[in-house]
Amino acid sequence: MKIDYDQLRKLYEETCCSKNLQYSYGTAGFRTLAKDLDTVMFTTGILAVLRSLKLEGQYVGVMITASHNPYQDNGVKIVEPDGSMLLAAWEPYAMQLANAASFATTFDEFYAELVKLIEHEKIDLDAAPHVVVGRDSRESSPFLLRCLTSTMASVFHAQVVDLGCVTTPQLHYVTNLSNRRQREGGSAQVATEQDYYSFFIDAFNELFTTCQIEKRLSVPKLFVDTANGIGGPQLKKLLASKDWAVPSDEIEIVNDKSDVPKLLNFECGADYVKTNQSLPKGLSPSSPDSLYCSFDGDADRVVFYYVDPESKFHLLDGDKISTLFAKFLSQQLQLANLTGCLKIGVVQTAYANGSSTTYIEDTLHCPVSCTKTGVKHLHHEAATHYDIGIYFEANGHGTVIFSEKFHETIESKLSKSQGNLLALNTLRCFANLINQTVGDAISDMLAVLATLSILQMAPTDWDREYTDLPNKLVKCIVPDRSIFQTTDQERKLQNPAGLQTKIDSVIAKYPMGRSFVRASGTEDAVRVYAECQDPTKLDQFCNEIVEHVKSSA
Ligand code: G16
Repeated sequence: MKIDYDQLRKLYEETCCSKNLQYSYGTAGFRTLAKDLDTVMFTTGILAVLRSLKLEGQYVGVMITASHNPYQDNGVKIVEPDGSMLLAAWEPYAMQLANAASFATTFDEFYAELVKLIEHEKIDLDAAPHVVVGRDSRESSPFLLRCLTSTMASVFHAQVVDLGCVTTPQLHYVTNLSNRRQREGGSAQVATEQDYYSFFIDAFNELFTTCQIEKRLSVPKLFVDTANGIGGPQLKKLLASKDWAVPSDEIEIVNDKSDVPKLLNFECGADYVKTNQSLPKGLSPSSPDSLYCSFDGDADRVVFYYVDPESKFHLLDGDKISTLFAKFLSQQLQLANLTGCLKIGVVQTAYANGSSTTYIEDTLHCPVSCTKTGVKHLHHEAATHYDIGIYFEANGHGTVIFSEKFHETIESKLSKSQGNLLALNTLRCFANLINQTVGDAISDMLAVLATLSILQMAPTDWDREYTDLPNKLVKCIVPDRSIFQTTDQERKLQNPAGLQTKIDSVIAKYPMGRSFVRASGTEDAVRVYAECQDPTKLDQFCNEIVEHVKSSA
């Protein structure tokens, strides 16, 4: 097939209005003000088609979202056929194409770049590409979707499946399932959002049935803050399903105004709660035994919290979720007598609280790895190093990945009725309940609720496993964040020259002090993290680092 040059040119000229902007594929794809994204949507649509063509026409996913960012922003990311993030080697292509369109003075300059990429990757344009697209609830998304998909069918003859408004993890799940179905050949039908609800409800019910416990929460009530994002309507659909068996008064959704654009992530949601370490708007302490959780705007992160009888707020963040899962899954491995055979480990980033790392290593005796920020880095480490790879960023992004060896071992023992069948079945059911394609607020929430019920743990028991070091995360606005370059999994700065030495001398003054500085990949800011033993010194510690950052910027 030859590219229809005239049609592509026409669409390019109609669509690519934003010019001379430098685009970068950051921590989670392209992300900036929605008004600047038409050009990048156009080129990302083309790149998704090329990725599908490169992979023999498998479904490639594209999600339009800016997740935790404010309502004025938007973004886009590409998802591989197995539901993981775009292959790192293709991120530079995404940027080359976007910047070629942005800086080209004529269409032919852009076209030459496109042809170069097609030739370089030896892409066969005669295959039939398949793309699944989804978007979160942002007001700008329908327009950006048109920019994204404009060339797909008319220029590249792609089959495009539009899921409409979905959470980011739903898009990942549907992309993965659609390809599995195609491979298995049984049904050519593309997967849907409904498959997602059925699958995770069944997994939740099966885990409770296996463990012979009542389908009730272990807390009197769970309040879910859905950040006025797409998680609200989607969670409501799950809870309304006829197979959902937990009594309806046990879960209450708040901040569910996804139809009011400006409320998205405003004083609510996972990022707000984690950063401010306080209740979001719309929630006040009700009963001391209640558990609360917050999603972010596209429901790929979740953090939990509770308020004690003295009205003190307690955060149960991504570190606490990974340690809860590590404790539970290690116990089950031991009961199943599989500790020597299957390797369990936890993957964290520099943001993990120092106490969580010590607890995992010294109390749970699990290995811990540290990677750069970004789900793609943690996911890769968890998938390649462990049979049960638990990864969570402190901000609530994460999941658990189970290896082929894990599944084969469990199935083989079960088929021979060998060993502790309850533990083996519990492990099997838990692996189903987790969305292994990506961190998923809904699936992680269900897995936490199930774990607490099985272990009969109250939020306070969960929290008591270890005590966080006092910590603080601040955003620092600087003229050019790109000068902040890091090394050692972002724990040290290489540039600006001399700044790390100054940071080290501040850290040395604070017992159990740890701090690092890195440029955000999703916002125009530099993030400063600090933790130390003495809560009364924390602000001073953090401020000193911030001052050095500002004077070096
Ligand atoms: C994205 C990434 C996360 C990352 C977060 C913040 O989350 O998927 O892995 O932790 O951005 O990244 P940064 O500090 O580079 O801004 P989300 O929820 O915004 O998609």
